[in-house]
Amino acid sequence: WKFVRNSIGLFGSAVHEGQTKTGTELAPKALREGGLISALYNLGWEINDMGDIQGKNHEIKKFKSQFFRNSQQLGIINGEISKRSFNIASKQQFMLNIGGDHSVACGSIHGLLEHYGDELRVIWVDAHADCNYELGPNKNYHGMPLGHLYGAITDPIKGFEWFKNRLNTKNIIYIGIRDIDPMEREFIKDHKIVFFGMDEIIELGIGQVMNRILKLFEGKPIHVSFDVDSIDPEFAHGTETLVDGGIASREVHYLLRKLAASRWLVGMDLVGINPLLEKTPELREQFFGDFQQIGRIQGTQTVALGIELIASALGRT
Ligand code: 4U7
Ligand code: MN
Ligand code: MN
Ligand code: MN
Repeated sequence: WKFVRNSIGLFGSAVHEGQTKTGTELAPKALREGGLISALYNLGWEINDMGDIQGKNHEIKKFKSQFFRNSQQLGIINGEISKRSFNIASKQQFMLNIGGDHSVACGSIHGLLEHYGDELRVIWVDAHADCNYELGPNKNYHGMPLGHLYGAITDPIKGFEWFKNRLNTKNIIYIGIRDIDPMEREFIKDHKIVFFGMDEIIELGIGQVMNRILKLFEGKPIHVSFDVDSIDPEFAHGTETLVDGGIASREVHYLLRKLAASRWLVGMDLVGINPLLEKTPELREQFFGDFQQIGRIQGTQTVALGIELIASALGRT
C-alpha cells in the first residue's frame, strides 16, 4: 500500500439517524465553526474539503424496517460515505470523516476496505463494542456498524444494496470498552477479537497498550474510529451515551499522537459529539436553533476537545 502523507480528504457526515436524539448532525458544522480547518492547515496539511453529507436530504417518510431505525436512509447515506472514503483513499489522501453518530463508520470503513482490502487495520476507540446485529437491544444502528461490517447481519437491507465488503475480526482492536451487551460479549469471545478494556488500560498503562497495538498492526494501513464516549465524562460531556470510568483526556491524546507518529494512520472517524448535550443548560437553551454559533460558544468543551483530538491524530506534537 502507498500513502502520501501531506493531504487530507475531509467531509462531514451530518447524521443522527443511528440513534434517537438529535444533535450529532450539528457536530460537523460546530467543528468547522470552531476552527477545525485552520487547525489542520496550521499543521501543514493540504486540505480537500468535500463539505457535508446531510442526513436530512435522504429523508424517507414512513419507512418501517424490521432491522433497525431509519435503515433505508442510513443505507443511502452510508453508500455516499463509502464512495467518498474510497475516492479519498484512492488519491492516497488521509480520510477524515466527521460525524455524526457512529452509524457513519459503516460507510467510511467500507470505502477504505474497497481500497486497502484485507491490509486495512481498524482501531475502535469507544466505551461500546458497536457489534450488535439482528435487532440489537435498541434497534439503533449506531450500536451495530461493526456487527454489519463483520458480516453478522446477513439479510439484505433496502438502501444498503452497495454493501459488500467485510471486515475480518482479526483486523480490529478495541480500546476503552466498558459497556457491552451480552450478544456483543459472546461475539467478541467467539471470534477472539483483541481488546483493551479499561482494566487493561489501567493495569498495563496506555503506553504498553499502544506498544502492543503497534506491534500487532506493524506496517499496515490503520484507520481509527474514535467515539468521544470512550473518554471519561469528566472531559467529554457532550455525547449521548455517557459511561463513567473512561479514558482520561491526556491518554487519548497520547494514543492519537502515537498513531500519528507511526505514519501508518490513513483514516479517522470522529463521532458521537452532540453540541446540544453540553454541560451548560443555559447555553443549550440559548443557542438551540442557532447552530452557526455553537462552535464559538465558550463552554462547548466537547466540540473544542474534538478539534484537539483531530490535531493530535494528524501530527501535532
Ligand atoms: B455508540 C448499546 F444497548 N450497546 O446497542 C446499543 F448499550 O456508537 C449502546 O458506541 C450503543 O455510542 C452505543 O444500543 C453506540 C446499548
Ligand atoms: Mn460507538
Ligand atoms: Mn460509544
Ligand atoms: Mn455514544
